Amino acid sequence: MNERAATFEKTPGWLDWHPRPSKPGFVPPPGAVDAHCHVFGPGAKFPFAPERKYTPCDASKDQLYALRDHLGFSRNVIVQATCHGSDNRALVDAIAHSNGRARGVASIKPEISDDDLNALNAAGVRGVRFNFVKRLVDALPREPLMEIASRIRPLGWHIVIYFEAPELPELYDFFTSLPTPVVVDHMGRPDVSKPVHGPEFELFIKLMCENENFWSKVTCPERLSNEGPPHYADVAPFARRVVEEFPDRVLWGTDWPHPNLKSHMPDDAWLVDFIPRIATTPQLQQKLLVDNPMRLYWPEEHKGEAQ
Ligand code: 0GY
Repeated sequence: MNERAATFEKTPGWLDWHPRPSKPGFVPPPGAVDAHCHVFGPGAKFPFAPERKYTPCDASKDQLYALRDHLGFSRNVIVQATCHGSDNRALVDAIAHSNGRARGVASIKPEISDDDLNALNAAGVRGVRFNFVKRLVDALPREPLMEIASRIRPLGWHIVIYFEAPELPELYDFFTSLPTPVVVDHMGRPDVSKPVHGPEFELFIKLMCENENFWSKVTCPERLSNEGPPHYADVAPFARRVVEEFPDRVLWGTDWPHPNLKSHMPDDAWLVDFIPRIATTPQLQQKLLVDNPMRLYWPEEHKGEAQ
């Protein structure tokens, strides 16, 4: 790259990732996958996108893989963050240096060429992300998203959707018209001060119930909780319900390096120790952390579920 090294100033108040997370008490099963995490830059090598809504701290692939090993995980699914726009170079570079232990979810534009799409596939990308969170991206028209959906479908990719619970009624029909597997980030960001069997979360449960192509990440207690760390007790009933009702369609991830947190930065061990509170048996933990993400991201290695 012959661009001049860019320097980036973090968004004021930006919380950096925890420098020395402790060792979790929970030991993940062999082969566990952190299925939602990001890399940020480093900005000097992989500049942040001009259209971004925030400028993060750097969070490199080496730092991500050190965390993976420290927490007892084997693999990562790296999700393109909005601060990199549709420039997937940092993501592709991270996958390329993972020894086959990372796959990716990219952001693309409908005008991407077949060659570039095939190159992302060869690099280990297995999905695209559609982001509907208004503070993160400008509103996305539906037609180009549908066009992307039909371009990626022949590759066997899926679509990751990110939205907040109040937006679901309006987006519901569009989501159910998507022609691929669909993975919902962070359970559709429920308001956990509302009842777990109340109308807002029931709509999300209905989406999952009536559409077998839908999966959910039971992620981000640190983002959703009002009670806060280290137990995030108010989020647990929501995540536990999703794990128990849809044990074969749930994924878990750290969300490292935790973009846009305002209240606190978690010790990542707290997030790992949240797992046995939402997946309460070894069988559920095996599905959540190994079988499900392997089926979606490494199907060629997936040997079928241990029952
Ligand atoms: C997340 C959440 C957030 C940010 C992004 O792409 C992003 O910028 O994903 C957020 O601010 O809620 O999934 O990590």
